[in-house]
Amino acid sequence: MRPLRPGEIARVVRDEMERVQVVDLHTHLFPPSHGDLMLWGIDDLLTYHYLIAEYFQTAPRAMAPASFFARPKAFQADMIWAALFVQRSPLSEACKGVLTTLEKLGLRQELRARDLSGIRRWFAEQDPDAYCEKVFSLAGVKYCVMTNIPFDPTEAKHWRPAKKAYTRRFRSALRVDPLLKGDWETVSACLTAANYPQTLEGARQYLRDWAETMQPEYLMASTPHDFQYAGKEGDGGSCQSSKDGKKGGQEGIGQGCGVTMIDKSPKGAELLEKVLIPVAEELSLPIAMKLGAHRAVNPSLGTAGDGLVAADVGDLRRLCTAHPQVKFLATFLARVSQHEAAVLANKFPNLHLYGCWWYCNNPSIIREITAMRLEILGTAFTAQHSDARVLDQLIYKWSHSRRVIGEVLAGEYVSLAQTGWKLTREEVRRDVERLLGGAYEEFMQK
Ligand code: RAT
Ligand code: ZN
Repeated sequence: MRPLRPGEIARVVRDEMERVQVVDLHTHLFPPSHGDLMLWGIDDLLTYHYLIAEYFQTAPRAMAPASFFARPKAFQADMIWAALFVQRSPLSEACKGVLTTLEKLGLRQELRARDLSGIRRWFAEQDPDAYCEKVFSLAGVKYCVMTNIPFDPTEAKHWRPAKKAYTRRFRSALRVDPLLKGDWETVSACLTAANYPQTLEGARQYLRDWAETMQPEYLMASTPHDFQYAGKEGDGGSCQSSKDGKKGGQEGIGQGCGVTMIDKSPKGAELLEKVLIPVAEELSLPIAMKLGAHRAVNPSLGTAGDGLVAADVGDLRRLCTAHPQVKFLATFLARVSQHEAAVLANKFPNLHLYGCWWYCNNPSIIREITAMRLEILGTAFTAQHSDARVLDQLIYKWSHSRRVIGEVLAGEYVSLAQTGWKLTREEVRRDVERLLGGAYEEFMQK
């Protein structure tokens, strides 16, 4: 328990950042038991939607997205490799990620020779189960939380009738975007197919039953770009009215100053209020909100065509106020939302911020967001999640984030040391563990 000398701080923080086993609280990964849903290997790495978007910035006009997507994955990967790694320097974070991953897997020679065939040969020799374990241990990830979508039949079949077994490296999250989108067509089609009544109670029972099957850590959804939630303001319960003067819909929305809907996304807000929140409360499951995606800004690019919008942080404030008994995990996509979100988390014990999501998952932005969060929240937040879609991405996403977050933390400790505050390695370890999983687990348990 010897106090660290100021000159030792940076090295100790680096060491502790390297050794900590992180909790990756949001990914799109699947275990090997889920067959084709598990993405891994060089062709999946190269066809990551971040790289597809980058490829189309400069692709020849003749390569229309529809004909690109119609070609086999290996062809798409060849195009991206040639354009972004051979004809140009791989400077973007998504490109650098491929390099870090290959380097850490020991493919230095193939990288130096830019030998895509050699890289493919190496991956072809890997056994998915053993490789999965190797990636988790190389990345230092204790466990990851998947994104499990019952509304998607290709996924649902891995859960029912028989639930596929998977290792302790994977945990589940029950994703319900169609509810927040107000996409009753999708919801009711799933209810009908599974013999549930097409009612709000039917939707609640559907969620309860899927929660029973999936045993999720939390319920989750991303909000559509035009999502609005009126909730009830923390003013002692006065009700807002929707623009047309109507209050709520069936099942008593708006009654007793509960909530009223505003007209932009009434169905999404209604389904949140009458389906998601009651089930979350009943099952004591937190709700993870992802705010700020603008889906299909360029629909021809598929997932690569999603953009960003500055979400209204006030929606989350109203949610936290209206439902103090429900726990919310939240992450925002726009850089401009981060400051307001941090102040909000400082006010609401039922809110936990996590990660630097997607367009914020770049070293320069992680640096800025982490410093700001530490300054406002101390260690009561989760500094990062990977959002990995391809197993191997765990390696680079965590390696890059550990470095930046460590540099920021070391800087904060140096300023503590300047006041005469003494810090031990054990305390650094404790803080690092909190930032990369411990604070999340504490929030989940409280
Ligand atoms: O980061 C991503 O891969 C996005 O495409 C989204 O999946 C996002 O993370 C989400 O979960 O909605
Ligand atoms: Zn995601």
